[in-house]
Amino acid sequence: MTFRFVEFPSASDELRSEVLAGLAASPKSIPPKYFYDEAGCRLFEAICLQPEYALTRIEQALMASRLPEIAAAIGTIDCIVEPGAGDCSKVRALVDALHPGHLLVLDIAGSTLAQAAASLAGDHPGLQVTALGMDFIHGLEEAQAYLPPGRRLVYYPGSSIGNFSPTEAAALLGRFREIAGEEGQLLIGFDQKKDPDLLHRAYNDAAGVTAAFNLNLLQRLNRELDADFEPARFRHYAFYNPVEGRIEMHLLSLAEQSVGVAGQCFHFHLGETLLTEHSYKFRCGEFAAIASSAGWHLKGEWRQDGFAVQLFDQSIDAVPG
Ligand code: AVI
Repeated sequence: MTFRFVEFPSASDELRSEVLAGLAASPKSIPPKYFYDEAGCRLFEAICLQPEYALTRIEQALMASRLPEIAAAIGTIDCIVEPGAGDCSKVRALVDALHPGHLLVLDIAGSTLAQAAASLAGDHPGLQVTALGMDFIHGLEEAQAYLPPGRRLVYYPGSSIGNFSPTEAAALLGRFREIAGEEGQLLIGFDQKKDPDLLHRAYNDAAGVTAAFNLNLLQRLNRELDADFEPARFRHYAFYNPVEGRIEMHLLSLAEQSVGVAGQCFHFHLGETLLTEHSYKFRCGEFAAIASSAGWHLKGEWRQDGFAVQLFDQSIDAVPG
């Protein structure tokens, strides 16, 4: 087996500076990528098993039933690149269907990624696996040095693109084009707009796992930034905003309170919220237009039960005449 793991430094400096900046802003916010410490990764896996959060199961079912068609549409490739690969569970089936020579996986949660990528490499002799422990949102350019030549497919499943605003998503998809290269393709999964009640339940599961995932962020800051949040004085608060087409996830302060974080003091008013995540939902045409503004050309689309997977390449439409 060929496996290498490279951990990029700077993650803890970025956590400190981004959290302090987010808490000083009005309204207060913290980027959702900071959910994923070890406990957060475990809680996210548990969310995906909740009956109300069907997104992951539907995507898995779609990929399982339509994989032969999807693989035929993609054709021969040399490398799969998966930003935000997490436990690498989604890319396995694609590796088995497409038989690339290389797999490059990236994730801010370096230790979860390293273990999962090593195990995937162990199961696929002959596949060269490179795992980069990095914040790909800021450090994608650094991944260029690890890209093998040839036809590359960027795979971005799980509706992770929904955690970016449409403007940010277009910018990220543009950077995926640079990673994919001229002959590159993009296979991306996203949650579609649907009945707000279904969405509301998906982010407010009865077992309280999503609430625990949201509140774990405060425990992480207590551990890693010497903060003194009392999680019991905050409430998980998630709702669908139909005007913006997104779930908004907040931590709502249940009291007037001051909290110390990395030596600085922040005041929360009673009822004030700390925004922790946006999760945008898209109509298919809406998403294709965002990708097209980043230079991608829609090549295929598969839908199931409110979830969609789109395949893009960079071919330029023939100029008429
Ligand atoms: C990772 N991301 C696509 C999930 C979502 O649905 O936005 C994260 C999540 N947050 C709460 N539940 C799941």
